Amino acid sequence: MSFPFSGEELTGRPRGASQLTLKPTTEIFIFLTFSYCIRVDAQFPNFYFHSFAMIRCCLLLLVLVALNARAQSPFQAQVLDEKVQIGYGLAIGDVDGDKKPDILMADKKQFVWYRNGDWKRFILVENLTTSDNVCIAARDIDGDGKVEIAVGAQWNPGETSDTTKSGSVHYLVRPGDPTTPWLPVELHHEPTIHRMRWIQTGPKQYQLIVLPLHGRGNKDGAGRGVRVFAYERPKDVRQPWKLNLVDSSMHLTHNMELVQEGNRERLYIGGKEGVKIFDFNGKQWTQANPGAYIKDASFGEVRVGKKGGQQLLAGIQPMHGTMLAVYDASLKRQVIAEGFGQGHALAISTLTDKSTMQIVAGWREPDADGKVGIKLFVPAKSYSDWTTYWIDENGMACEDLQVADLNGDGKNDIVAAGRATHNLKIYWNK
Ligand SMILES: [Ca+2]
Ligand SMILES: [Ca+2]
Ligand SMILES: [Ca+2]
Repeated sequence: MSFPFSGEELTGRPRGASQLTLKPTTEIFIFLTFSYCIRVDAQFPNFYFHSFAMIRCCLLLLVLVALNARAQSPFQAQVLDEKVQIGYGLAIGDVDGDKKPDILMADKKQFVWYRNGDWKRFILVENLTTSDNVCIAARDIDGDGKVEIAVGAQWNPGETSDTTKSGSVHYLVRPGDPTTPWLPVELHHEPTIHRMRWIQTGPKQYQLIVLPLHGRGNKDGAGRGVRVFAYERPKDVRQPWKLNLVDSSMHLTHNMELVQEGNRERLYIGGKEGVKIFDFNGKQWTQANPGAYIKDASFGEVRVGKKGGQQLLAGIQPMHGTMLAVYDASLKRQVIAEGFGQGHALAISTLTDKSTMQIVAGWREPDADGKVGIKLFVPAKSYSDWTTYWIDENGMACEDLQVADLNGDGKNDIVAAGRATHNLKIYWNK
């Protein structure tokens, strides 16, 4: 394994910089080395012996410094914003068309983007509804190299019936200068809109998947199923958008994943019933499996990775849960971490080892040790054993995270937004 860490879990500094302190064993070793050096010096004041002992000690220290350098995390945190109110949702995409991916964020009252390079913050739209914003989708769906943006707001999960008080979906019309405010166009919405993504449904074809958290009139995650719609953008975005019903059988549908297959993507939805998979056949959405694809646990977050013929599905279980579970292609479940305080962010990607897929997970409430943060889970080649590393130890009450190569160096970086910590950080993969 080419992972540049030592074998044990590493210690990060409280503000989340991924620089690491010396391990206690290393500190004790250095102390003993110096003690030995002083003792030798006292017993053998002979100059040549003294010099010989000093050279040996210096060499020993060099080895220790080298070993400690090996233990440096390859991730270096950069704080982009320390005034984030909640940081509900993140998206990555090129907003201004300079071919560099920018960061988009749904914050409490504003939808904003941070320009790659100077990381200057621009407001897309603000005070869209009376309640909080909650989600944002950004993807270039017409091939001009610039993202199309949709947003969800009026976040009011306690109101599952009244559409005037709960949920909103808007498409944002791009202005001539993308650093100036964008024009919102209101679209149909269900109550409790919570997540949205542009999904590829064919060559150059995309739909906007909009995922509410609850079905209409639901209480305690029970009642009518969640109505998941896929929106087709018309030429004139102010004209009615065609709505395709994807599914109405699930509850507590907290998140979704898009999985590339040829020139289209499959939709994985995670919720109370587990994970279900949906496909668009050119005319309508159909469910791939009878029942659920995974039904042994309920999901809060779901992510799928594919590499070298292998597929890995990861989930935070249950919603706002404490567990990170991984499923292989045969759906064998393996819990690789427990004890998160409201696990809320997840990614599968190749970050530190090109030969495997690694998992990044973040949680937003203090865990058993009183810490929030982000951890990296690195598998052995067989994916049977996992080693855990801190990306951010107690400096990120993680609400959402995304993985993308933000500086084009071929290494994937991590972006995360924190609720209680009010921050937005890039963790550069060095
Ligand atoms: Ca850009
Ligand atoms: Ca575009
Ligand atoms: Ca990079």
